[in-house]
Amino acid sequence: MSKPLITNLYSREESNVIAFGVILGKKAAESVKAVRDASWFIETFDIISKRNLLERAKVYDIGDIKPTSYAELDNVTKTASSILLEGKLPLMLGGGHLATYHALKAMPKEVTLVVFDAHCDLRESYIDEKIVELDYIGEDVAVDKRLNDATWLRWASEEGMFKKAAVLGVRSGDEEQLAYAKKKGISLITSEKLLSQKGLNAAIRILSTLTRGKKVYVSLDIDVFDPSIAPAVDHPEPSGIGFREFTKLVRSIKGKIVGCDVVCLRKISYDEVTEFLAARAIFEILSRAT
Ligand SMILES: [Mn+2]
Repeated sequence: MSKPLITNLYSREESNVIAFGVILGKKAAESVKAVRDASWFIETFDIISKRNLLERAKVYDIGDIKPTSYAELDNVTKTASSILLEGKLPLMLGGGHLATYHALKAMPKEVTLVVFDAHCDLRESYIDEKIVELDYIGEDVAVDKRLNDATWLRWASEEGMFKKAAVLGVRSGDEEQLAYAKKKGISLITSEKLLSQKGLNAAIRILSTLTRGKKVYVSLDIDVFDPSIAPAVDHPEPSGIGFREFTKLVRSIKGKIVGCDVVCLRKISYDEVTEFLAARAIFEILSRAT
């Protein structure tokens, strides 16, 4: 690890947030590094709300987990569990969204899941060439058709890994996934809705109610943002939300955030807009979580 996430001023003992990367996918190492590097160049003071977003967040970065087999993804669960045991907040940097499934395994079963994502990720099984690249572990490891980036939320649901869930900013899915979400009571709130003031206000109310008094896990897939402001993602989808909608939604989360992640950034060499956005989004989540 070259630079840790955010100027690391705290020891593990002093910290209340422990960050770690999960190197899952062909470009994951450079993508996670890009977010860490960008985090050094962003003002932590928010001039709009006139407060330091990292006022209470004491971050310690333990570096990366580099699984070389599917079995080793268990290290994600173990790492998140040990951070929780220390009474601290795990903050995971991905890598593919499959890592979230493994982090979620460490969370209390009654957790409420808040996912920002352009995609439903509720398929029962699915694989395409991109997922093969994104969930790439090694030459000799075939990518799992059942449990991967496109299906992780389905299996987290099937395995009872959360009590309630909302996916915000969604704009890609099919009838089968919509029916599944309805059956399971998973709220899908489209980006179309969030882009109108009325729809955003309604979503803020839904999110506040859903999370009040609850333990909350927040997962941010960077592709929730419009590709014009976040081009370096695995699967760009048109008509995404802006940063303004995101901050309003994060700030409306009630309850206690017990875990969080920022995933699915895929570094492109000529662009650094996306990693700056991702780092700033992490500051927003931490300001709400600590
Ligand atoms: Mn996605």
